[in-house]
Formats: sequence, C-alpha cells, structure tokens
Amino acid sequence: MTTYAVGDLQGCLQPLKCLLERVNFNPAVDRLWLVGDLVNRGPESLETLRFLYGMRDALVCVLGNHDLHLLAAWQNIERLKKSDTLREILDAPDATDLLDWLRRQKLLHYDEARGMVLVHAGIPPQWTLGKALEYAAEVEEVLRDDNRLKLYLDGMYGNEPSKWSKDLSGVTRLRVITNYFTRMRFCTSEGKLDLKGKEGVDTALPGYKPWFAHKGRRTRHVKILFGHWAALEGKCKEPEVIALDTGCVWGGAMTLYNVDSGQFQRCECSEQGNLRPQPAPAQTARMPDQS
Ligand SMILES: [Mn+2]
Repeated sequence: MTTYAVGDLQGCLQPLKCLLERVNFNPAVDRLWLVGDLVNRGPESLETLRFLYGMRDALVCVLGNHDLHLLAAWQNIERLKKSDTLREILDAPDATDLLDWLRRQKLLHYDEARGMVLVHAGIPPQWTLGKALEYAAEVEEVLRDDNRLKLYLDGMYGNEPSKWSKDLSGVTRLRVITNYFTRMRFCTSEGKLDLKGKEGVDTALPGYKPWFAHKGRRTRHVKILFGHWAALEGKCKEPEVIALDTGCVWGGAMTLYNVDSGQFQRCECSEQGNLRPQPAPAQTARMPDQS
C-alpha cells in the first residue's frame, strides 16, 4: 500500500491517468491525496469528477477555490464565468451524485501518524494546527448542512475582511476561513491577506510574504502539502512544505508525490485542449529544493 499526493487537476484527466499508470496505482490498496481544484479551466472536468468518484474510497480530498465555485454554481448562487468549463458537470445526469460527494470533502486533512497536512492554499502563520483544524471543521460542517449550504456559498465570495479575528461570526467568519485555506498566497505575519498577488515569491508587497515563509509560523512542526500556486512551479525552499501545483492546466506539468518515499513524478502536459496520454518516461524525477 502506497500513498500518493497529486497537484491541482483542473479537469486534466489524461495527465492524472498517465501518472497513476506510471506508478501502477491500484485503488484497492493504494491511496491518493488530492490538494483540490479538481475541476475548471481544463478540458475534462466532468470526466475527471466521474473518474475520482469511481475510486472515491481510495481518496483523501481537500477542496479548492474552483471546487467551491462549482458548488456555488450548482446551488444557483453564482453564475458561471466565460472562462469556466463547468457547465458540462451541472448538466450531467449524475451531477447530484458527483456534487453531493464533492461537498462532503474537507478543507484540511491531518494525517497524525505521518505528521502531514493536506490543504489547497495554505495555513495562515498565526494559526496553530489545532486551531486550523477547528476552523476548517466549521466550514466543513456548513457544507454538509442542507439548511446552511446556500447561505455559506452566497457569503463566501469577497476579499474582506482581509484578516482573521476570533470575534468574527456568521458568514464573514466562514469567508475568512475559506480564503485562508483555498485562496491564500501572500500574507503578513499576522495573517493579513493580499489576495491579488498571484506571481512568484519575489513579487510580495512590502510587509507581505508567502504564507509559508513567516518565521513565526505556528505549523512548522508538521509537513504541509499544498497546491493552488502554479507560479511557484513546484519550488518551495521552506523545509517540510511541498508545493504540488505545477500548472498542468497552463501547459506545465502535473506532479505526483509519493508520500511514503518522498519521490516525485511529473507528467508534462501538452497545450491545453490537446492533451494526450503520453508515453511514460522511465525516470523518476526528484525536484530541486525538495530534499
Ligand atoms: Mn486554487
């Protein structure tokens, strides 16, 4: 039994299959961790969801911003944008099964035995792991609650407030929690968010840093696997922080990480819309800055 983690899929099913075949992934015994953003922008969002749903017992999945956007569109809270490629899911006969499964996924997964955490964007520096798990559970509970789902999804959008306070309540509180776990890249040491910056680590505004780079970050004792930030290109100099989004949907690569051995596999993606299963290169790449 081997456990793997894979970066943002965004509807790129062929590169995922390419990676799983390369490691002889067997859903009956192996486990796959997903950092979220399973769908959108890529060519096969519906087929990706169906594929994952078909092996759901083998998965641990945390939700990303695109997954939450899909749930909001499903609940008629948010209209699809021109760049969204989610319509095929909403129109599918099995949409209810797929999306009812999706809404039951987590925002944060903690594997206590391994001392590892799985999250889409990150954990703000001022939160301990215990607090982060508590706050993630608040959102997870609402996502599963028919009476509160719509209210949450409706209040989820927006960049304000930019900073957490334990006194926040209602949807405002849930919005900040959601922004940290699913949208964060840069923040201050106190966790004030800059949600506009999307480029590399050297583009931080004065006073801001990548969430993982703050010296006083309170989750340094655990290993954190995250996605969301394609501009990092899988490079993160921070020890015990593993960046898995290597921009497959943008013509980059999809990255699979063997959680047990620390080995990386990559499947290069051809141009968007022209994805093909690729002959598997035999070598196992170990990326720089990821010792
Ligand atoms: Mn994302």
